[in-house]
Amino acid sequence: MVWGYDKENGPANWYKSCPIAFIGKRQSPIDLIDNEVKRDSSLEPLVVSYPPFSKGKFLNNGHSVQFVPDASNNLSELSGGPLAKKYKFEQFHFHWGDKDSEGSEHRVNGKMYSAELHFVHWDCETHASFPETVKANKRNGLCVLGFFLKVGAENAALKPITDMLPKVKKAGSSEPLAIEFDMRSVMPKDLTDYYTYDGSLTTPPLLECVKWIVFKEPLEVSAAQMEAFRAVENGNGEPLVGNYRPPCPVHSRTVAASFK
Ligand code: BO1
Ligand code: ZN
Repeated sequence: MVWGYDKENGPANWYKSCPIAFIGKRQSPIDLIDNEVKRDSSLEPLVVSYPPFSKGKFLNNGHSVQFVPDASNNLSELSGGPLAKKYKFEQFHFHWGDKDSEGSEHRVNGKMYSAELHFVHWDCETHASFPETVKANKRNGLCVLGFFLKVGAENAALKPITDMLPKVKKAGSSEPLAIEFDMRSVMPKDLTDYYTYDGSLTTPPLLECVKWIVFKEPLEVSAAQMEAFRAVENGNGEPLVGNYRPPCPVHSRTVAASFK
């Protein structure tokens, strides 16, 4: 059976084709608990170089909606913070719920946000491409930036993306980027406050090769923007909602916070 988020093929059953779901000691997401994180004031702000994208495609893969820039157009890079290497941007995608009280993958002190945005990057000093990085399956091969979304004011920076959601309603559909999109404008102004820890992909194959950096401050989206996500369909033509994995055990990992 192909993995998904329904009862029969959802996170609780992923271990059947992906035993690391159960036996892994560095699985993601996790609950970020303030009393248990280690404050590390030596953690520097993240350094991003994200020129706006003019070319790329937005697609519905049945599990999420994802933006992938054209290779010729992709100069976006990430370094600094807990990273020892330079990372190249690959794609971003979202996880969300069927109601505002759920949808994020990471939690903060047990609290779920309405959605979570993931910027996926790979170590371009060590590897030649995203697939090769995944194949090598080394710790810190990938770096994913996580942003919580909560319902509030309309998010103008995300509007080019949320406006495209109706065009990728059907699983398998894709749409070229219509207007320029600036990832940097989506992020918080200062990149100082984040949690970081060693974890995994949150979907099969659940590989434990991800340096996670999750920003503390949530982004806001309007109720209408949130509803646009919930109108997207999965491969069975049903609403694609609840495409998040619940938190996993931390085991002996250290979760660091860059802030006090
Ligand atoms: S996430 O940011 O941890 N939610 C995440 C999860 C999976 C991927 C990227 C980020 N990528 C997956 C693709 C699969 C592919 C796999 C290995 O990488 O979604 O289609 O099989 O290449
Ligand atoms: Zn994700």
